Amino acid sequence: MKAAELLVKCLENEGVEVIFGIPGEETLAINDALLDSSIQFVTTRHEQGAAFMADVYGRVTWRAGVCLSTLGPGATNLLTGVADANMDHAPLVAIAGQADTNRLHKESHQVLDLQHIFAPVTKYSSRVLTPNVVPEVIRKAFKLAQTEKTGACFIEFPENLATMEVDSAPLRAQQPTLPEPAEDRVAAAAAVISQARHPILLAGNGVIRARAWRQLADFAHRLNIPVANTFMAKGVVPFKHPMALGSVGLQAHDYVNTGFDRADVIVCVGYDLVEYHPRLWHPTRDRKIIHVDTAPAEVDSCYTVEIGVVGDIGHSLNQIADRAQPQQGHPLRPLREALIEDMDRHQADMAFPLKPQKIIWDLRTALDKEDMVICDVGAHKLWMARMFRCELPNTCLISNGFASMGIAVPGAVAAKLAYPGRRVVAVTGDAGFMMNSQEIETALRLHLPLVILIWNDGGYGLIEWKQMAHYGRIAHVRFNNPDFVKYAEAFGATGHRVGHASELLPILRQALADDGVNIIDCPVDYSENLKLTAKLGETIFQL
Ligand SMILES: Cc1ncc(C[n+]2csc(CCOP(=O)(O)OP(=O)(O)O)c2C)c(N)n1
Repeated sequence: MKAAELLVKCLENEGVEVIFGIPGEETLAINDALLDSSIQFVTTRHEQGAAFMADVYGRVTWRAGVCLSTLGPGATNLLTGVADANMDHAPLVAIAGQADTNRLHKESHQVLDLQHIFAPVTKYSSRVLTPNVVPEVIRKAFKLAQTEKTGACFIEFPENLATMEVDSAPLRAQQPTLPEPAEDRVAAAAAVISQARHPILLAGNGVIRARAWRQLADFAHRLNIPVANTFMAKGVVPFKHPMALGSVGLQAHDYVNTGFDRADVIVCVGYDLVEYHPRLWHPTRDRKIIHVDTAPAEVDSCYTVEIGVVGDIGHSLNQIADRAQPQQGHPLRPLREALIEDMDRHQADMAFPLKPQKIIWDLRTALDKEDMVICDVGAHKLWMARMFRCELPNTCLISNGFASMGIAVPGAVAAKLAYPGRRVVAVTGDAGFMMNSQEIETALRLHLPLVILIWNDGGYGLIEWKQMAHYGRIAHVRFNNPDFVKYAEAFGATGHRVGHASELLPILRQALADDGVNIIDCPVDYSENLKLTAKLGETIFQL
């Protein structure tokens, strides 16, 4: 067998069902071997699209998403999506072709040292130097990508090795189980929680990765502790749950932040610092932090841990809940009620261009609770994070570690491929849309029905928001858009333009019922941004 065939066998052995990528000269043998494999190869229109697809596929399937590119420029195009996956702890394995090993030591056409380029944005970056190591390299990449904290791994595969004969076989695919939390840590955490006057829970994306959302909701319910979630943990507690406080990570003094001000004990569960910097919710550095996670806490001057409970998150929560005394009352209920009032206020608002709150209201109304939204990065993300109610995890995916624009359209392709039975919407700004809109063709070719909802403000809205808040004038953020309806039609998709606030909901319903790709151009009124800033605090800290 050739090494490229062995590589494909190893990928099959890891349970890989789909690879996203673009074939290249240096991956000829791999792409040819894939023809005889059960693995589906999804040809994308940009390697960045392929990497974002693998990133989101990993988030929603809990298995490493896989992407493939050629050497040099193909591989550097993968980089942003790989970095996004790694910083957001999405399991991903990226494979790139490489030149013949006989020309790697010198200046040579398209040759870059990919192993070193990818090292800072992965957990493991490796170059295959002999065909015999293929099973070990693949097993190690998948093991690390899929073991907490999950993330990205990279493999560089020189073309001359790919065609060498090899006599080897895949290694058994197995994942380590997480340890049980230490009993004394559980007891100490339970004691601190029992003695707390106003404890609050901060749930992060690690709860989703650990599939521990039921245990989290049960913990909050049994101990009567309110829960705020990061953007990347939307849905970990159903919003209808009376203890749910909504998403944090928006502005200096948003409602939930006020809740943090009052808390004396903050129980952080599956929370990573990249999701929401602790200086934003713990500037006073004087509260007791209980850290419940799969790994010890990152060091930060605003995140000094009182008690760390490290191990399987679901088990840790159950064991603490068994020992702790429940709280009385729900002092933060008015905060929840104020948030709900805010969410409900604009449901019948007929202003045009549409207010962000109205767009979100109509989107939530049109979607079922299992349907999935992949959100891009920009002002729309901050509104979606704050106002879009989720009842289930992974139903509103937000990249908030690396926070890269351009994830929504390719991400939606991957989500639909993983969950054909659920409706999928990409929510994106006009700028983020244009960064990876070429993947509309991929969705159409794969017959994946999608809705792309563009919040059209003719500019880099979030940056304009910050510029206005800081300097009172805008700089270099305005641009012209193509006619998005004609743009959609040029691909063979369906385009819609919202011309009145009353049109959005019927257009959304029509688009969601269609079996093609539907692109909705929805004008948005971002003057609401500064009103929100005035209300919730002057600085937007996180993009
Ligand atoms: C790849 C990338 N480039 C730049 C940024 C910085 N950035 C964050 S939001 C934003 C503007 C986004 O504009 P748009 O997609 O139209 O969304 P809007 O803010 O208007 O809702 C920029 C430039 C980023 N996060 N990612």
